[in-house]
Amino acid sequence: MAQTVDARQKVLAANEAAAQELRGSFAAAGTLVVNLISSPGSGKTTLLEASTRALRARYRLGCIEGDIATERDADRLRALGIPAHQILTGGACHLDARQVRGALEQALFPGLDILFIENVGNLICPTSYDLGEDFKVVLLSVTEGDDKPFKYPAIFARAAVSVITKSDLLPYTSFDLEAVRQQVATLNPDGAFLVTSARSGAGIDTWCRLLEARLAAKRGGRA
Ligand SMILES: Nc1nc2c(ncn2[C@@H]2O[C@H](COP(=O)(O)OP(=O)(O)O)[C@@H](O)[C@H]2O)c(=O)[nH]1
Ligand SMILES: [Mg+2]
Repeated sequence: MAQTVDARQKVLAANEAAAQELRGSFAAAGTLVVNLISSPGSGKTTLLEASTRALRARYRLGCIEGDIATERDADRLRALGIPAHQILTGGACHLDARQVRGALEQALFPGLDILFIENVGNLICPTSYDLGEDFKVVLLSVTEGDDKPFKYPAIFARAAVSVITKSDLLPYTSFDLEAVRQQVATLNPDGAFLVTSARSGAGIDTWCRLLEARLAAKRGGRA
């Protein structure tokens, strides 16, 4: 058991070193980096599609996609005219910083304003791996149940932004939005809490304004 803990600490320490290198190069480039985490099917790629449509005329966007198999998500973003690179983890349940560094070496992402990283779908493993991002975003769709923040507290505590997705489906579920808001506020009093629907467009403006404000803040108000 002690050996297992030791090995995990070594892996995380190596990851942290690579993440800090990435953070330095993203800072030098003035690129805002957003690490999106959720269960499979919560709507990460769909939110990125909506964000791309809203922001692509004014900002240089790019995307790194993490999945166990297939290029489907990268293809969805490429279809909207932005560069996207798919990392296939071949079974691993999260992305790590060295994979992101490898993707940046291969992919052509010149002078991006915003780099989105869509992590492998689950609420557990990606939580511990720093990818050099500015902040993590956790998504929770209204069809997943309103008990999830307290069941997966680490990611809701760590993500700077919690995004409720598929709000257009609220009338058809028993999802208690206020209960979720309370759980997230308890776990993460300083975090932002957004309610969105990529289907109806609700909350997408607020999400895009948040990204723009964080980019401007990163660039010291010069963006
Ligand atoms: N009704 C509704 N469906 C959505 C919304 N966003 C995504 N979906 C659907 O949810 C499914 C999974 O979405 P996807 O973006 O691929 O999820 P991901 O696995 O987290 O990337 C797809 O069938 C989407 O069309 C939404 O705002 N409303
Ligand atoms: Mg996806």
